[in-house]
Amino acid sequence: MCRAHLLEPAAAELLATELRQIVGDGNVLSDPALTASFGHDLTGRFNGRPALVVSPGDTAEVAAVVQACAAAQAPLVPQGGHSGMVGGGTPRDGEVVLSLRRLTAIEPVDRVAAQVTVGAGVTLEAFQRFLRPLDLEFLVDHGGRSAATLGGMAATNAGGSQAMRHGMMRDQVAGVEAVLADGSVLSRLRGLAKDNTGYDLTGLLVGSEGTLGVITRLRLRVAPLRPKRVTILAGVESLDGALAVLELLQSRVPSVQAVDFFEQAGLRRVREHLQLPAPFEREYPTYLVIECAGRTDPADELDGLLAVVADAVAADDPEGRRGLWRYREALNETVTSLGIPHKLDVSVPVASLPRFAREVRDVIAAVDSEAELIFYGHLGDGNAHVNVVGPAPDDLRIDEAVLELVASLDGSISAEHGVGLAKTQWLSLTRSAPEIRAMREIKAALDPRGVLNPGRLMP
Ligand code: 2HG
Ligand code: ZN
Repeated sequence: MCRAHLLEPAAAELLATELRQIVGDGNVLSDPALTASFGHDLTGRFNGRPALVVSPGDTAEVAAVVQACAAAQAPLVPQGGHSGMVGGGTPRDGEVVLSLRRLTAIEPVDRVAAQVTVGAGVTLEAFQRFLRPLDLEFLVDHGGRSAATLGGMAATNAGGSQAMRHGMMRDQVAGVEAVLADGSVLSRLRGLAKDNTGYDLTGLLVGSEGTLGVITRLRLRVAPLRPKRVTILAGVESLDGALAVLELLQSRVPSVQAVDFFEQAGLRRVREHLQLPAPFEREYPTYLVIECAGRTDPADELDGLLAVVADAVAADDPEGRRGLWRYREALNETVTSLGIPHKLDVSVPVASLPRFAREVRDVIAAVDSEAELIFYGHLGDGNAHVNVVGPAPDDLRIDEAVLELVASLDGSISAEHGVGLAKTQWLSLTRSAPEIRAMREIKAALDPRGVLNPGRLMP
């Protein structure tokens, strides 16, 4: 069987002509000066020169584009806000980028079902802005909200800080519409709360990283806005101490929805990068950002918390809360400002996080004693973001050692960013041979020619 392969310039020109007939002249880019930004990712690690960038305006156009690319055996890379961290949406040289950013429709809210149908290209921030005046909210949130699209977040099953309470994207997607590799459209947007008729195709497409279909529209759950919010930045003496705080919050504070952590080394870098003041008079080894949200003021539930943390500041106004989150959410951009990082988004059982934090230092130092570790993440999910700066980007010894440690602690080599191009070679560390075989068979059944996001997710 013929499989997708990189396009020669002449074939790319022919395909471009065909695609222009589908989406209009201005929506197919081939000039490298215009396509470049679609090829460089935020981390600086993944760079490709796409043959073409095509931006359809609706599902029918996406279907026609997929069909044309399949006929030309052109590898197609679906791309949303291009804010991913594992190269899943970044083209390699000669691949075709299918940008979903023009799919920005938001349909009227179905109030009785508490669901909304949105286009894949709506950004998380635009969706949040749409919902707020309606007294509603979406329960997945993360620092990349201004760029990340809802379609991309579904394709990668994004998590974020509130996942400990509300789950990841898969929990908030009631249905999807997607174009399959043969150009057919699979549509499950009815939003039936109960529909027990076989395989969960929505759940399969969510988190499939563009390898099984191109998500064009989504049916999302929404919840009543909880307008009363308190954010607390706390200093604690260790990650073990942080777990004691988490245990208290989990057992006594129903309104808690996020417990993130970072360390003094990361705080120092963020403060240097953004010229921010120190949050406390003294330094702490570990910091927590705790967020509670409710219809009524969650402050009463937090009585007793201050007794178990060494130091804390709280804010309940939007600007004050944003200011406290800034110390945590700016870590990502701060790390990137230091060089091309090794970014390892991993999870371990929550109770094993302190042990992982200790051992990961040794593992990294054994490979490169000069490497700088910036360690942070989502405590409530056992999700650590191991960021390492110093070692050359193509020196993967640190990545390998960290991921092997994760596997030895019964963790996952990807918690919330996905596998993309970055981690395919290590998938078997935390997915069994029968699991990988089943995934391969699903991929072969749905995309026999390997047109959709080839080389991502599976080795
Ligand atoms: C976060 O939690 C994002 O800030 C990015 O998932 C994580 O910078 C990272 O590695
Ligand atoms: Zn994260």
